[in-house]
Amino acid sequence: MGENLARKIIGSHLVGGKMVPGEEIAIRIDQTLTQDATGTMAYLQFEAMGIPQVKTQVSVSYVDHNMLQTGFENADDHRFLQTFASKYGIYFSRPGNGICHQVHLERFSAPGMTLLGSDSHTPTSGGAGMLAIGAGGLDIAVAMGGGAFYLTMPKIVGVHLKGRLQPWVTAKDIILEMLRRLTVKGGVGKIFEYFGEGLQDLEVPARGTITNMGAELGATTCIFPSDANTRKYFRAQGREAAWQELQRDPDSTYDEMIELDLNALEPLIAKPSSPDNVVPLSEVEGTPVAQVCIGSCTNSSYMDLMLTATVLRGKTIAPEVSMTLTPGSKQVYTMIARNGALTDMIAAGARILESGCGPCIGMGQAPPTGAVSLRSFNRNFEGRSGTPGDQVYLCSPEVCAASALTGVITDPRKLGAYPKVELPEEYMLDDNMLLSPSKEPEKVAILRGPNIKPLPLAAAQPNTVRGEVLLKVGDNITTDHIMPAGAKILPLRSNVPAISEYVFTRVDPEFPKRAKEKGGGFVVGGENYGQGSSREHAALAPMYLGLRAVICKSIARIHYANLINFGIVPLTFADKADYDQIAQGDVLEIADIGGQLNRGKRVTLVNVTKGTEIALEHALTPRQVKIVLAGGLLNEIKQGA
Ligand code: MIC
Ligand code: SF4
Repeated sequence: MGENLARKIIGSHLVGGKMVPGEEIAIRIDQTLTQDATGTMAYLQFEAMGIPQVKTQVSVSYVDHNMLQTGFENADDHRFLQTFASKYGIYFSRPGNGICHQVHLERFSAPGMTLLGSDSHTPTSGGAGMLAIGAGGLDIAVAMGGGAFYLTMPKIVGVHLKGRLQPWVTAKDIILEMLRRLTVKGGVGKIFEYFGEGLQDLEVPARGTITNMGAELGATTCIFPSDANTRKYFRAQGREAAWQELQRDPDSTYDEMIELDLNALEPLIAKPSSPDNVVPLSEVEGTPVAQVCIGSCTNSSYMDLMLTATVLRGKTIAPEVSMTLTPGSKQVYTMIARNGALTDMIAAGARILESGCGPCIGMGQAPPTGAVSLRSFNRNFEGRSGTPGDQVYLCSPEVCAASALTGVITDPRKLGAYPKVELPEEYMLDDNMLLSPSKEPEKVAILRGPNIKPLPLAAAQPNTVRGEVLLKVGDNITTDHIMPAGAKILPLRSNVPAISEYVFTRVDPEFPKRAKEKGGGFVVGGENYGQGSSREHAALAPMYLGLRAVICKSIARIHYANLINFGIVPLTFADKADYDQIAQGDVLEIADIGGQLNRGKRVTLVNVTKGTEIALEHALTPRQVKIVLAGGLLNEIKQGA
């Protein structure tokens, strides 16, 4: 029997394990990407491995998150990243060149290849037929050194797109519909592979919007076939040589199937404060809006911005609305500048930001208190915008643009005929902000400013792990709760001692102090703990504060891997009801943790305070058991060396 596309690519890169859903496999990685907020750590880790040059076909270091230079920290990091890339054989995408996922799709994506990125939205390049997966920085460092990437073989879900999208209904609505149906944990352990007649209307950038937000589903990744539309995109990017046709075999099957009737789809919107809080736009139409932001790695393509310009042309945004625009890349920026679309948007009153993550990660543009902010982005977790108790809604650029004009949430279908934007025949090509690595690496000196602190390592697990429950939290805790970002905290990403002062402070400002006073301990959580971003600081900084294990109902994929990489044992309740048997402040003990982890899947926990025993489970492979017992992957690599 034939294979589906995802299995074909996994199969051609398989270096360990069997392609049975739920089993651990290892795959070869062709390309890596990092961004600055996760990159400095990834490169410090790579450096610690002592490998002179990266072994991947292509590795790219982007600067797009920490662009607000309010102090020396970010500028220091940029210089470190630039010199590091030059020395170790990595392309460097300079600040201003654009958001990593947008630029990677434009300039490096390649059908059939594997890409591992230290950012959860790495699946964007799946829009061009790549198997693109987000992971923690340490996994990227290992891949750059030529090591395999270990993951649980996902189930492959076929998403059949039937019919055609109606005017003003977009790729964003497709992914919002997926989130409405499946929720933020519906994609865990799955790859979504899109197929069907609906594909013909979806150009590669629109496909990128859909695969990008696969991260919000918790999916391992998402992928589209490489077809005539993909070829058109590669030709327009001057990269037809990198294109190849890639389809599933006609007789292939999927582990699960989803059908989506595009004819029936209408504009949707995610209400605060979760990307799966999706309702038909009609439910919130007329709500007053104070801020509209178009951009982020989800919707900042040339086509998105041209559509926005067409809607705004000759008009003025509503007096109550502050509108920002962020072109996803320098390519997009220069094209809209040359053809006058930028002028139309400036004239209409939009505030134009530099190409980068910007407001998406709380780097500026925090909305006013209690007011609605409408964004074409992918995440609206509470407080992420920088305003406590924020009211962030997620929707298509079409809805954003229409609402910016009226000042209330508006159905764009009321604007009349849909000004459909075609894919350009030729994108403007100039890679002058993408620096190639040095030809004389031995002569390159790495510049490190005072913001770059050495990487802390954990101690090996003691035989008996004992400590207090430092914090007990509920379901769907995001890595934004564990390790907040934003203009104040993000610049500390290269300085673990400093950034650890902010761990869990959104949930409980006393957490870091308590963790240090108690000499570490446990965190207890509900379902889908650690969803969202790939930031390994959400494991690294708690590790620094002495966290030894997390005990949850379930744990999100990337965070789970990051916990292991930094020596924190991820455990789940055998019976979820036992969540209620532990209170914050209880003293817990796991005796002979090494023996227990090695013997089987069960781990017995003693609640010393209550005098009870609780059955826990772990899903660690023997390889992962070794890593957590050693106190993390770097320790384990050093021991093995
Ligand atoms: C995000 O969108 O939360 C980020 C910032 O891009 C993160 C990475 C990070 O925290 O550095 C992500 O999605 O992985
Ligand atoms: Fe940047 Fe936002 Fe995309 Fe993360 S989700 S990579 S912060 S634009």
